[in-house]
Amino acid sequence: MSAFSSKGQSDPTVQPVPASVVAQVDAADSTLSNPKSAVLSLGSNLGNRLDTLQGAIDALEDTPGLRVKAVSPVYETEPWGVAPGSQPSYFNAVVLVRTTLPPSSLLERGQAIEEAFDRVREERWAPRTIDVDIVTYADVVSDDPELSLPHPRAHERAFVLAPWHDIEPDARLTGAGSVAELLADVGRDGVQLRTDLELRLPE
Ligand code: A4P
Ligand code: MG
Repeated sequence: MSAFSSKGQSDPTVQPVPASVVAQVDAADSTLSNPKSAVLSLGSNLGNRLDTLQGAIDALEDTPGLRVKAVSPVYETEPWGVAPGSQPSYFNAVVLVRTTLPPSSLLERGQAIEEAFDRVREERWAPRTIDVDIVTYADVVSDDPELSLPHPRAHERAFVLAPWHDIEPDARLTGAGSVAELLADVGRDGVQLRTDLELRLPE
C-alpha cells in the first residue's frame, strides 16, 4: 500500500491515506512482510511423472507471495497404503518454500495446481497425476481435517523424510523430532534415489 500516490490524488474519489494509517494497516497484516517457511511434499504416479513434478514446482514459483528455495532429488517409491503391485510407482520430491500466504491459501494454491494437472479425485490414496501436501508450515500445529499440520503421516513416510533430509539435514518435524532420526527409524525400504533424474530450482 502506498500513501499519497500521484494516481490517487488525480482521482477525486480517492482520498489520500496518511502514512501513519498505512503503517498501522501494514503492521496488522503480519503475513505481509513476514514470510514463513513451509515444506511441501509432491507425489505423482500417473502420466509423465517427472514433467508433472517440474510443472508443479514451476507453478509454485509463479505464485505471488511464494518463492521456492530448495528442490530435493527425485525418489521412485512404492505406493504407500495400498496393496503391493496395485498401482504404478510414485515419483516423490520435497520442496522448501518461503511464503507470505497464510496456510489456508497455500493449501488452496496446492489444490489449484493439482486441478491444473488434471488430478482426478477418486477414492483415498488413488493413483494421481500430482498430490501437493503441506508437510509443515512454520511451527503451526492444527488438527483441522481440512488442513492438519504438520501432515499427520509425514513422520512415518520415507518418501517424505528421505528427500526432505537431503535438502535440510538438520530439519525437525514439529512434535515428532529430528527428520534424520525419524528417517533412521522408518528406514529406506521402498524408496529409491533416482540419480539419473533431476528437478530444477526455478530461476
Ligand atoms: N488435508 C489435510 N491436511 C493436509 C495437508 N497438510 N496438506 C486435506 C494437504 N492436504 C491436507 O487430500 C484429502 C484432504 O486432505 C484434502 O481435502 C485436504 O483438505 P487429497 O489430496 O484430496 O486426497 P489424498 O491425497 O488421497 O488423501 P490423503 O489422506 O491426503 O492422502 P495422503 O496422506 O496425501 O497420501 N505413496 C507414495 N509412495 N507416494 C505418495 O506420494 N501419497 C499418498 C497420498 C498415498 N500413497 C503414497 C503417496
Ligand atoms: Mg493429499
